Amino acid sequence: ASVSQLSRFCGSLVASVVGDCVGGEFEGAEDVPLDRVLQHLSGLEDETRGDGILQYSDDTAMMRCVAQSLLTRMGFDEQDMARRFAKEYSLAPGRGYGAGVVQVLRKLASPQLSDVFQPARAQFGGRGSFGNGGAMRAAPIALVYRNIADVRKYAGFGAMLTHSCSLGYNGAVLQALAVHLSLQGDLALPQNFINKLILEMEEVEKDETARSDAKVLNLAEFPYCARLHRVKELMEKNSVSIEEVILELGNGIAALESVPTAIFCVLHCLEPREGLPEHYGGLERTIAYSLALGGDTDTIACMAGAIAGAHYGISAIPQSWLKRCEGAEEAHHLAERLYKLYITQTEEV
Ligand code: R7I
Ligand code: MG
Ligand code: MG
Repeated sequence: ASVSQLSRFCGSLVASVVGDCVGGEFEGAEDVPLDRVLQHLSGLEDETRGDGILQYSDDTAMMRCVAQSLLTRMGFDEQDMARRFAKEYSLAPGRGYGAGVVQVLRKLASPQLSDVFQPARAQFGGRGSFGNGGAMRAAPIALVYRNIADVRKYAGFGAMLTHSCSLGYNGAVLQALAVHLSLQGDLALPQNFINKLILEMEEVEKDETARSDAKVLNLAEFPYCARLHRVKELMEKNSVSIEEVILELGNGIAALESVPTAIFCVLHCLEPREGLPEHYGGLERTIAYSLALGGDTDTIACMAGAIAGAHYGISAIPQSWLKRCEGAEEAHHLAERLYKLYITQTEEV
């Protein structure tokens, strides 16, 4: 079935919010039995229960800032985006931000600050954060820039406002590239999708800084490419256990331990999987599977949601889920506006 471009845009942002909202329940849990996940999700469909709205966390709060900044400035403006992050944090500091990033957000609020990238560079003894906070909010970048080189560039800059370690901002680049390819319909050929991501990330990780960060942090050379190769290997296996996915790809708060994982969740759930309800479509499977990995569930589901939503489109998201998630409707509007901006742009922008 062909999914319209507008539907893909809306699906991406809305599923990202849904992933964040429904994933909050299990964030930080080590063992999340699939039963509990399915119970949590079927609870959303039960209107009589009415245990209220699931609130979004920092993931969505910052994603909204990125989208609103891109819309207002009609493209990337670091000053404006930084100001929005700082303001959002000061208005709602209790959304579950990472322990380190709050220092950056406080510094970004200072009107005297001239270099908005400076506070991020001071993190973690001067190397910068490798957390997934840049990646979790990267989707809107892919909804503005048509050109893959621009997606790469601005996803990196957008993340550097809080994450100056290459592992942090390259995670955002990978996430934005995955959303970009998914919007183009590339998930129809999963092998091509993963091969394209590897080729792109080989270019990205060639960079001097990326190489030296990998060395200093005792990681493999081309760390994202290495993980993406593991994703490929897991895709080729007939059966993959949750334990294996966690062991090979991770489920943690570091971008390297969560962005390739989110990509795997999407690829793995393109087909029906044992243990997941037969009436589930691919998007529901992706969200459920992301939660079942445990660890940084809100963020992995948010990133997997953004990629999967761009593939399946808005109609794949159950209404009953949408209605229970704070900010889902707002994300729909933002996506419609981003789509308008996207289609008015010429190839050079
Ligand atoms: O990356 P960040 O915005 O956090 C995002 C996560 C998501 O799961 C959200 O849902 C929310 O729960 O938080 O925030 P940072 O504080 O930059 O990074 C997150 C954590 O990663 C830090 O608090 C550290 O524990 C760890 N971390 C590091 N630890 C040691 N050395 C990140 N970078 C480093 C590092 O360089
Ligand atoms: Mg969060
Ligand atoms: Mg999280």
